[in-house]
Amino acid sequence: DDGPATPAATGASAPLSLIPLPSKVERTSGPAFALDGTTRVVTEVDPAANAAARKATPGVGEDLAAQLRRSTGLALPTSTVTSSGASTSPAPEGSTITLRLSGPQAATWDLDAPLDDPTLERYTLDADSRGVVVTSGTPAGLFRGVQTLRQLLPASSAAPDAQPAPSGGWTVPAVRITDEPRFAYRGALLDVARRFYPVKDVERYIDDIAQYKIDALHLHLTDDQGWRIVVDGEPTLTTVGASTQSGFAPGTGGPWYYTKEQYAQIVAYAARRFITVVPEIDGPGHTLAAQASIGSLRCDGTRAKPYSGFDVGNPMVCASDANLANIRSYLRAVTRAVVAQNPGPYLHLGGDEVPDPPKGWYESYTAAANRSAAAAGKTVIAWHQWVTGAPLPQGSVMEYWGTGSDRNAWTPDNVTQLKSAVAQGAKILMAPADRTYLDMHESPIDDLGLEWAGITDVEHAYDWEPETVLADDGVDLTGHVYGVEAALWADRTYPGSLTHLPTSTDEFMPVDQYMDAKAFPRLPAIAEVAWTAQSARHPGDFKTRLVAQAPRWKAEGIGYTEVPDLDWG
Ligand code: TNX
Repeated sequence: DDGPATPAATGASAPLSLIPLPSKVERTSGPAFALDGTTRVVTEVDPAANAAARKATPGVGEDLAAQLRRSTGLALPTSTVTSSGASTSPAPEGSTITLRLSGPQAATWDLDAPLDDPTLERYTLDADSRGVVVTSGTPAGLFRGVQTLRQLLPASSAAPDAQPAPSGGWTVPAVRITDEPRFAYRGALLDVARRFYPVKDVERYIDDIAQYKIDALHLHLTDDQGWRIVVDGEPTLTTVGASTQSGFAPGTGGPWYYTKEQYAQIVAYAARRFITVVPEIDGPGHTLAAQASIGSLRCDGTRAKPYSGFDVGNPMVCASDANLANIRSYLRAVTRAVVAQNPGPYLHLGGDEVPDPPKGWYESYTAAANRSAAAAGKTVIAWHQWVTGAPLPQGSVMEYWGTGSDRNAWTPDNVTQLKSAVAQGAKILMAPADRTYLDMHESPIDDLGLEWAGITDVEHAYDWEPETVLADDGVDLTGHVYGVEAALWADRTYPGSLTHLPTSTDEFMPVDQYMDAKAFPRLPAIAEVAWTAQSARHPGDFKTRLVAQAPRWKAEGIGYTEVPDLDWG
């Protein structure tokens, strides 16, 4: 019955505050849907779906139900049926949340395929008084639609523990949404090298990014200050290389790395949320942890001293002609180990900040690393400086982390390199530091993190267009942008009010607090840049929707920052 409009409290009059903003939202005139003791969660699987899609779909409903049971206390039984979608059976008693996998895309779906088709995440969501139906051609699309559904429910439904029912009930407004992302690759980098994030904290971050429909978790696994992944045949990479963090010298705890079992747990946790893990092995610079572990990475064959400082721009590995065989064998071992632990299609090879490389060394290293990645069948992603080395493998993705010249003095070089990447046919992953680096200060009074790319307030993080943001520097990226990535670096995880370098590990902020304070509120801004069409994005409207997410963050226990440029009410 679509009778006369009688909006409930959450009906057609109340604004929806969805992030990222969907492609199309139509408020319909009927009454809202209310979750109650009769509501069931049903996943419907197209009989033509392949094994991967059939296996992944029920979990989308089970996880939604499990989360809502914890907060609402409702029974929310789940079931899975195989159905072509043209069901004519009479509606059962009570209401239903239906997650319907339907259409030809389900026959070929693969979680580990490259992220380059945004239509795979297209979904529709229909809510009326009888229930909610989310439809997609892929389980990933269903999962994205479910994130929208969660945001349509009252904020307290996101809590991990029992909440009183809101006065109007657990309602979803009557609405019809059709949605799909602008970019298929929407990334978030976590710097687990400078600071180690235990598995539970990585999982927390995965939950944070999943809500905003991010689908790539870029793990910065290696740097000067630490090595975090197990490599068969090179045990010192973890016995020595994992003995440090920024500000944590050997003997202050650790070792800090993911065992194979723990790493597999992260990959599985991400996969259940349709997030691809992108492992980064940085080189030839940012490698002091490896150089402290393996003497043959240095020209004189001796190991470097383990590094727990705060600087970038330390010496690269020795890629002289005489030492290339050692570099190649290191890269082979590392690639083999990383590929074995990462089912995703990408290998991020790093390549940033190598000061004054001796002639030919950068080319030799990049050629060897490219060859290892290609032999493993992986798509190369690297920081944009990678183009100054060997020719790029076909299909490479270069990640731009420069700024525009309004923000940084090195921009001319960055822009030249970016143009060269485009000329070589690379796709560009946009992570301009002044827009997407979550470690940048968010206001003049923020003193946590860094400020080298300037102050990144919400408006600056949000109000840019990936294809034209560098237009003033003469770069038009129309048609070349692969995706957008937010980066949570961990160079400085102690409060700036500390007037000395930390002398004790207690002076650092716990990683979960650092993560919350720096990623919120700006992470959702980057997520929307990556998902929502440019023509639909308006900073004023975004800020209103962003502030409206705060009750949800509170319910979830996220310690966000009340930045001064938003009106928190
Ligand atoms: C630059 S981004 C770096 C990182 C730092 C970051 C801090 C990049 C490729 N290099 O090593 O963590 O700045 O903002």
